[in-house]
Amino acid sequence: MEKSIDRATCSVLRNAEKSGIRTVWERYSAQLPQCGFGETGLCCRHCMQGPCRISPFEDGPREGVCGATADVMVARGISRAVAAGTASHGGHAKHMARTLLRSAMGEAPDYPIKDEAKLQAVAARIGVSVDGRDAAAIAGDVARKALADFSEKDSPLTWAATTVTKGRVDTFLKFGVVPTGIDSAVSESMHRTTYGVDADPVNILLGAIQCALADYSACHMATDLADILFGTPSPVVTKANLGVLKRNAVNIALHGHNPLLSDIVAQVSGEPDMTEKAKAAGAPEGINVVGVCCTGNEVMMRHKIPMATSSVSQETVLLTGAVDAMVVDYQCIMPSLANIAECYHTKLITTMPIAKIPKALHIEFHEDDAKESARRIIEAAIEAYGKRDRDRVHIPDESSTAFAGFSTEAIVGALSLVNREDPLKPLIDNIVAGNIYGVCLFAGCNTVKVTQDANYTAMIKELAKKNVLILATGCASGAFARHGFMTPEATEQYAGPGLKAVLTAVGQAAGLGGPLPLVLHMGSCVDNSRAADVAVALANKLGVDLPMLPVVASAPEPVTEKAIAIGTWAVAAGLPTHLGVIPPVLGSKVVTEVLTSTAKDLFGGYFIVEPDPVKAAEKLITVLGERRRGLGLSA
Ligand code: NFS
Ligand code: SF4
Repeated sequence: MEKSIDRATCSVLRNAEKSGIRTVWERYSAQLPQCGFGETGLCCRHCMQGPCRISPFEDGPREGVCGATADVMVARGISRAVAAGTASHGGHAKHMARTLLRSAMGEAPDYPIKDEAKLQAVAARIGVSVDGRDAAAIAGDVARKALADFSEKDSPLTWAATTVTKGRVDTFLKFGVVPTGIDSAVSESMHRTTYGVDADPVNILLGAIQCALADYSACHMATDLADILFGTPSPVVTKANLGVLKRNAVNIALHGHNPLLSDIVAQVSGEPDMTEKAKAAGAPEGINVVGVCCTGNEVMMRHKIPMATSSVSQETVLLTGAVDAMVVDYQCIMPSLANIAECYHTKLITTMPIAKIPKALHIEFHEDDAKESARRIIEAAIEAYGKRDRDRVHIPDESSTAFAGFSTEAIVGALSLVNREDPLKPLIDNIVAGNIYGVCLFAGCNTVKVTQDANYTAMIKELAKKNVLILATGCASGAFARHGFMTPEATEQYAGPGLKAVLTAVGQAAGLGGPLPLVLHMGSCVDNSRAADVAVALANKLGVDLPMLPVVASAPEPVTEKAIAIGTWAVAAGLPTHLGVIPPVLGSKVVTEVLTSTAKDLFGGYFIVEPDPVKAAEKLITVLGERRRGLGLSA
C-alpha cells in the first residue's frame, strides 16, 4: 500500500527513509498483523480477572470470565470510545468556558471579548438576558451557564436543547437519551461499562448515544465560545501543504486543538518586536507561523495562517528540518514527535499540564498571562533557529491555495447577498430544483490504514460530479486543502453543472468574480457543530426533521475516539454517516446490526461502512436520492 498520494508528504518521507528515521508508517508495519480480537472488538480488560477474549470461531470461548458475551464486550468497547471522545471535546470546551469566565471577571486581560454580536446571539439563544447589559456581564453569565452544563442537572444540556430541532428533542426524549451533563455523561458511560453493570448491548449503545449527544453539546459550546473570544470566521484565502514553510524565516508550527493557545501565539508572532528579534537572529523573513491539525484550522480561519499538514502526516512537518519550534496543546499529538524533533534542531514545546512528552520542552501556558507565555514560546523558537542545519532543510515546493472560514454565519451572509430577506431560500430552491442534489459533510482524520488522502480525493470527485454540496471540517479540510479542492478552480473542474451554477451565482454575488470553492471549509472538528447548525436551519425552514434532509456525513479515513463520538451524534442527529475504516464492532452481530440498521428506525441516521471510496460515494448518492424522493423531489 502506498503511504500517501500527497506529493509533499511522499517527498519528505523518501528523504526520511534515507536518513533512517522511522515514522508512523514504519511503526504500523512493525505492528502487523494487528490482533484480530482487538480488531473485531472481542477483547476486554475491564477487570483484573481478564484479559478475556472471545473467539470469532465456534471452537473458542463464547464468553468472558464474568459471562460477558461478544455483544456486551463490543458494545462496551464502543461506548468507552465515545466517552473518551466526549471527555476530550468536553475538556476543550470547559477550558474555553473557564477562560471566558475569567475574561468576564477581568482576570484574563489577553482574552477580550472579540465578537460581541456572537456573544449576544449565543446569550439570547441560551436564555441569558442581554438588554442594557455590558459585554462582561453577559459573558460572565454565558460562561456560568456553560460550566453548569458539565455536571448533572435536572434539565437537558443547554447546548443541546437550544441548538437542535424540536423533532430531535422529542426523539431523544422518547428513547431516554437526553444528556443532562457533559462530564456526568462520560462518568455514567464509564460506570455502566465497568465490571458487572450494564449487560444489555442495546441499552449500552443507547447510553453511548446519550454520551455522544453530550459530545455534540461540548463541540457546539467550544465553537460558540471560540467565536466569542476570537471572532466568528469569515472567508480568507491562504495556502496549505509543506511548501508553506519558509527557508529564511523562523518557522513555528502550531499543533493540537484549543485556540486559547494557538490564537495568542498567532497574535504575538505578528508583534514588531518579535519580528525584529527574528531578524536579528538571522531570519530575514521574520516569523512564519503554520498550522497542523485542528488548531491549524482555527488559526487558518481567523488569521489566514497557512496549514502545513494534518493528522497522519504530522511528523513530516518536522522532517523538513525547517521547523524551529512545534508548539502543542492536546489531542492527536503523536508522542513520536519528540524523537523526530531530537533528530533535528527543532524544539517540541508542550504547554498543557495534562499533556507532557518526555524530551520536549515544557512551557506551561497560563491564561492570566497568555501573551507572556506566547512570547517565551516564540523566543525559544528564535533561539532554535540559530541551530538549524541548513544542509538538512528539505521543504517540498508544494502548496495549494485554500479558501477557508465558511462559518454558518459566513455562509448565511453569502446567501443573503443573493436574497436579503430570506437567505436560506436560494439554498432550498436549488436543492428542490436539483441543482444541489444534497449535502455531504466530510469530517475526521487521515489514517495509516488508508493511503493518505486517497479516499477523500476519490469520493469528492464522485460526489461533486453529482452536484453534491461539500462541507469539510477537521483533518478532512486539511486533505482537501492540500489537494486544491478549496478553490474556485476546483469548482470549475469537478462540480456538476447544477452545483457549478449555484456556487458561481453565490460567488459572484459575494464579489469573488467566480464561483465559491468546491469545498466549504467550516473549521476544526468541534466545528462540526457549524455544519449541524446549517442542517438544523434547513430543517426548521422546511418544517421537517433532520432525518428527512438530503444531508449525509462521511469520515473516509477516521482514527480517533473523538471521531467515533462525532460519528455517533451524527447518526443520532439523523444523518447517514459513512466510515471508510471498519470500526472494532464486527465481533458482534447485534452491535453491527444496531449501528448500521436498527439506528435508522430509531433515529433516522445510521452508519454506512464502506472502505472502497467509489462505492462509498455511490452509496451516499443512493441515500441522498432516497431522501429526495421522501421529500417528493426528483432523484
Ligand atoms: Ni478531529 Fe482534530 Fe485531525 Fe482526527 Fe485529530 S486533529 S479533532 S481527531 S486527527 S480530524
Ligand atoms: Fe473478563 Fe468480564 Fe473482566 Fe471483561 S469484565 S475482563 S469479560 S471478567
